[in-house]
Amino acid sequence: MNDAIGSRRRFLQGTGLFAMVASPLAALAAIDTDEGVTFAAGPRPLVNYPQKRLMIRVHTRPPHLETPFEYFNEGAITANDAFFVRYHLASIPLAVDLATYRLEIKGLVDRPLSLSLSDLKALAPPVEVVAVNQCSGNSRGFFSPRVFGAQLSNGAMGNARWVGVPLKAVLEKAGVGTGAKQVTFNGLDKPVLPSTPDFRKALDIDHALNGEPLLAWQMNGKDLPLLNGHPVKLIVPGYFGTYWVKHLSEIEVIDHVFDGHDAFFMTTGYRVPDNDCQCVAPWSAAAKTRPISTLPTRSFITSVVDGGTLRRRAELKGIAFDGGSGIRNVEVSIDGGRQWLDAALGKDLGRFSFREWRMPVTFLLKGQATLMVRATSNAGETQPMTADWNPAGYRRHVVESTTVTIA
Ligand SMILES: Nc1nc2c(c(=O)[nH]1)N[C@H]1C(S)=C(S)[C@@H](COP(=O)(O)O)O[C@H]1N2
Ligand SMILES: [Mo]
Repeated sequence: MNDAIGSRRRFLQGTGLFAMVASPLAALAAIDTDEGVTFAAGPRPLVNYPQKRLMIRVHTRPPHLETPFEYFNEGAITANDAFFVRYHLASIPLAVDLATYRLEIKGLVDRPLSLSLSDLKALAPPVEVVAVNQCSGNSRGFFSPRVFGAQLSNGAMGNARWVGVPLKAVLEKAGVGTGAKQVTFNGLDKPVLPSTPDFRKALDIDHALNGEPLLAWQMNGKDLPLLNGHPVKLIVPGYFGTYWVKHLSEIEVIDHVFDGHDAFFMTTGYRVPDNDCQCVAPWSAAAKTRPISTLPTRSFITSVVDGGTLRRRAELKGIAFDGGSGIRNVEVSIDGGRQWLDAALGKDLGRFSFREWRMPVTFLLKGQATLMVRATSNAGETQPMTADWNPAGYRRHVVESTTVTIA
């Protein structure tokens, strides 16, 4: 309950006017998680779901849960019970019977397969990768001008150690036919109405065979939590979470670019402007779009949240990540971006993982200070100081500012 109490305090500090009005609003504030996007989108209560600790409720049907930002300060790995949850279709599996569960591999293959979970586990030696799953719309609530869609704060991401077999091994066992162009993925969740497209995703055949995507059954040493895709989830290191199909049940090799009614989440949703910045001028639409792909470089302070308080001597701590080259350096500013100093990087858990950073700081003055953090990837990509825009509110990656009080 500490979170709720802390939030209430921040809420009251942030809105002096409201602090004076009577208790009903204060009672509402007590369950408001105050993640910075609450006023425009309404309150976002903390809720309990199976196998999860208190999470921020974004939607209920289907469950859409965001990780309270404080949890990211626990380390570079996001705990299973703190990992965000996103679904698109209202009919989600509430349990999966492993006696009847099968993963079908079909389409343009020499030998269609129907694998039980134990067949899959025995198909090839298991491999492990630590990788960030980030929703395309993470941080959408901070877009300005605002855009439609879930008004997410920064908690629609997480980093875990995944164990599974390479997709490549499974496809090679089935034997990919000549002329293969894409591979599609479908899970056990279903639309309620026939007019609603199914949630299906596609990867180009070269990507599917490059050895990086995994069919994982384990997350941080345990079976996948139901809400995160039990029993098998597609892991696409470096790519946005939209490709990480949960409750994976069908893999189909096709000889064309995936299209049709059930390709909605490739052909209409999850697309970005087809240009270098993947952005357009605010309010405008892109002439041409393409499917969203890899994660841009991002970084966050985790040891203090916006509106928090620090002592004059403090250690700042946080995380940085990119789409798979790894983090080269992290710079921190405590004076609103005038001066920058290099932070010390934590243990390297692999190029797809969160990388922890730390930096001891001393503030000369009490009062307000603006903290910023800026990461550069090994590919030379540095976070920009001003945010770009796209109509769907995807890929936010601007340098974030955290305003704190030095006491
Ligand atoms: N079966 C299925 N898989 C899915 C989705 C879905 O709606 N159904 N949503 C995708 C999206 S957009 C995201 S961001 C991630 C979220 O993964 P998580 O819920 O395990 O955090 O799941 C992806 N996989
Ligand atoms: Mo997503």
